[in-house]
Formats: sequence, C-alpha cells, structure tokens
Amino acid sequence: ELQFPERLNCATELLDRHVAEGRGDRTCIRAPGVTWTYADLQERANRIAHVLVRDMGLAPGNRVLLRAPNNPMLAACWFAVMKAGGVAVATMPLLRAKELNAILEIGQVTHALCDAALAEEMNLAARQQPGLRQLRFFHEDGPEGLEAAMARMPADFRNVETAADDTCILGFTSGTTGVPKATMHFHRDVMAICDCWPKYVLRPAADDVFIGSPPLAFTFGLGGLLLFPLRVGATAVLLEKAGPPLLLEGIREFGATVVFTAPTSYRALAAHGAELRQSPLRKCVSAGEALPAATRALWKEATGIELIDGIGATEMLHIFISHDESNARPGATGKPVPGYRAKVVDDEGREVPPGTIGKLAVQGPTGCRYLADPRQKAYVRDGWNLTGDAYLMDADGYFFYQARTDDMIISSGYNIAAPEVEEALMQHPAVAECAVIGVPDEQRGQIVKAFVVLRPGQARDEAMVKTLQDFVKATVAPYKYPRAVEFVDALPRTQTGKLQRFKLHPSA
Ligand code: 3SK
Repeated sequence: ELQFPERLNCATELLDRHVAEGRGDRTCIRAPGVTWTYADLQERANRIAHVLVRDMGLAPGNRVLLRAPNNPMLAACWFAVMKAGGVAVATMPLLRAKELNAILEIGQVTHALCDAALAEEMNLAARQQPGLRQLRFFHEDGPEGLEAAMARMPADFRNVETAADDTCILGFTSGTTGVPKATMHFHRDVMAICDCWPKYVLRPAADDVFIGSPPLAFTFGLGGLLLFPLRVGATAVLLEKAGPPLLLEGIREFGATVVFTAPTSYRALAAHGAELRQSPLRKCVSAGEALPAATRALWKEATGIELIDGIGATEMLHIFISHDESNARPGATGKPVPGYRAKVVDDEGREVPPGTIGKLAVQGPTGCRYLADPRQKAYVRDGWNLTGDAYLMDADGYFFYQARTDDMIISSGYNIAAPEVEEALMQHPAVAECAVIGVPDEQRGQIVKAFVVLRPGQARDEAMVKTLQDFVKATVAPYKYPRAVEFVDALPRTQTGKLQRFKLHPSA
C-alpha cells in the first residue's frame, strides 16, 4: 500500500530532492548536443516557473498547454508547470490546429508554452481561443522568447505546496475511437506510477541511460523517458525524432541501457541485433500496442534480451499488467503489477473462470477520472476500471490480450480476435502491415476482413488473396481466415502509432 503525505509536489520528489541530497551534478538529461545535470534542469525549471507566475500570471490549478517534440526544454517546461502548481496538458507534436482547438476547449487551457518549431499550428489554434490568455515560444531568438524571459528571472523557486490529490496532468486520449477525452491525474498518481511498475518490474539503477520513441505527450513516454529515470537519479535521453534508424543511432551515441518503444520498432531494430548484443543495452520495454509472440522471439534471437511487455492506459496513467524478464510467457502480457489488481469479467461485471474471454477490469493506486465526460460511468464500474480490452486469464494468473472489446469478431457463432488473425498474416513474408475487422454478413452475422499492405514488388491479385487465406488457415484455426481481403497502401493509425480499426469499417 503506497502512502503519500497530504502535501506533495511531484517536482520536489523527482527533481529537487536529488539536488538537495547532493546529486545535483549527476547527468540528468541528454539530447544531441546537450547535456544537463540535475542542477541544470532544476535551474531551468525554476526560471520557467517564475516566467509562468510573474510574466504570464499563472495561478495554481491553471492549465498549461505544452507543445514540443521530445527535447530538454519540454522536460524543463513540464517540471516548471509542476513547481508552479499548474496542470500540464502535453500535446502530440503532429496535431493540427483543429485537434489543438478541441484540447484547448475541453481542457479550458489558459496558458501555453510551445517550441517555435511547432508555431504554425499553435498560432492558428490560438487565434480561435480567447480563453488562451498567454502563449510563449521557446527555441526562439529575441526578447519575446521564453529563454530571454528566463534570463531575467531568479534561479531559485519555492515550489507551490500542492495537495497530493491536486490535479497536475490532463492526459488526452482519442484512444482508437477518435473522440478526445481528458483524463485527470494527481501529484500522488505521478509518484505512484514511479513506485509501482518501475520498482517491481523494470528495476532501473542510477547508472541507467533511458532512451525511446514515445512522445512525452503520451503518458507511456512521460513515464518511461522522463519520470522513471529521474525517480532513480538516472539519465534520460530525449530524441526529437526516434524512428528506428535514429533510435539506433541514439542507442549507440548515448550508450543507452534501457529502451522504450513499440513492437514495430523492435522488428526493424532486430536487424542490428549483433551490434546491440555488444552494446550496454540491457532492458527493452514494449507497450502501446499488443506484442506479437513472433516479435518477442525475433528480438530474443537477435539480441539475447527478453522483451518486457506491458499494457497501460492514459486513463490509468501507466502500465498495470506486465512481467519481468524472468517470468515472460509467450503470448501473455503478464500479471498485475504489484499495487494493482486485475480480473476478467462478463457483461454484467461478474468475474469469469480462467480460460474464458471477457472484459479486463483493473483497480490500483491510479485510476480513471475523465474531465466532465459522460463516458466516466461506462469506464469505471464499482471502483473497477474497464479498459475496453478483451482478455483471458489462464489458471496460473497470466493475462492474455485478445483484442479491444470492439475488435472481437463474432462469425457463425465463433469468437475471433482481430489481432490474432493479424498476427498470423504478419508471419507471411509478403505482408508488411495488416489490419483485420469484422464486416456485416447476412449468413454469418459478420465475416473476417483483412486490409493488407504488401511488401514492395508483391502482386495485388487474386492469387495473392488465396495464398494469404490458405496461409492463415494453416497457421490458426481455419474458421478464422479472412473471407475478404483488400490491398491498401497504408493503414490508419493514431499519433502514437495505434491502429484505428474503426476507420476501416464500412460506416466510417
Ligand atoms: O499500453 C498503453 O497504451 C499505455 C498507455 C499509457 C501509458 C502506458 C501505456 C503502456
């Protein structure tokens, strides 16, 4: 059971404590051409906190939009908002003005700090938002820029003594359905995620160097690439662009020991397994989308490292089911992280026996609080968070992902999980990417339909359709094969890379 004092500011715990206890000269943040110690980050965050309060009129509880690729100034701004008692609303770098407007409105955002590199869409959005009172850009020359304002401010700042259950993060999720919701998280939630999964599963040390691809605007990235390294006094490497080639370069250049990225990226990096075996890399975390058993095996074979899989949710802030390297079970996401409880339930919320597919329900120190959204009632029932995932628990208590509950296909009475068919198709050498959905069918209720992106040079013809259908029949139970196959150039994905199957439905 985690205990927190009544007054708690997560910036004091994660950043200032290191300096106060004599660790200020340890390396905290690195990026190409940048090395900041803990004292450097603290000083920058302090000066920005002053700019927020003195120049921009921020009051505790005000919401601050943060907008940048993963870089050191974004980290400093995030801590400045915590110190000043504000609420950080970090946004995905690729968002357009229309999407920013929805966030600014739903979140009732009053202040914004934005990287000048992303000014265009920010300015477009700001013009339509009278509620956005103050906007400052960083990485911008001139007296109006944030850096110039920081230089005029003192290097010390007395953190606002927030309550442990003051909101400090609004995490936006459009999930896989496209309609944005804001989830509210408290200072104590930030500390809880640092003291659950990393402590029991990842077990990092102060000499670890963390690197990865998820944006800090996605709570998977915020935890993995900023909060968790700082909790243990380690180093966080922030890369603005972290597709597989740049991530590999970063792992090399910074001597990374812990990496956070998605299965697609591990598949691409596996080609460099021999080199990675010789590197200090020791812990590799996969989350954000289901980890195919084939990818786990490929990574192990290539690098000798067992992937650490996990499922989390923006609603829960971070990972709640996972496993460490010693208890990985092929196909399983793992067991509830210490501090969390999980069960599989039916439509009425009753726990189902092991081996039965049902809805995943989770409880723990963090949990879903949507900001003024009627979907709260559907997500949290009797204190259990219903994550929207279909899962099965085996007799040993391991949880096996099946699909998003919306992605279970019922065809002629058979339950078919779309990701299982996708995983089978992905094993065929002609397939680069694929997505599977159920489409209405008069005879069968639904049939399985696959959207397939072929590798270059492969023929998009009937012979290929038959080849893929036969391949699936030979790989999984034959009734799961896709009766319809459509070849496409690309698949719809969210900014965090999650497949948006709903966009493939005929009614979309
Ligand atoms: O599994 C996810 O998608 C996730 C979401 C938020 C935070 C952490 C994770 C792993």
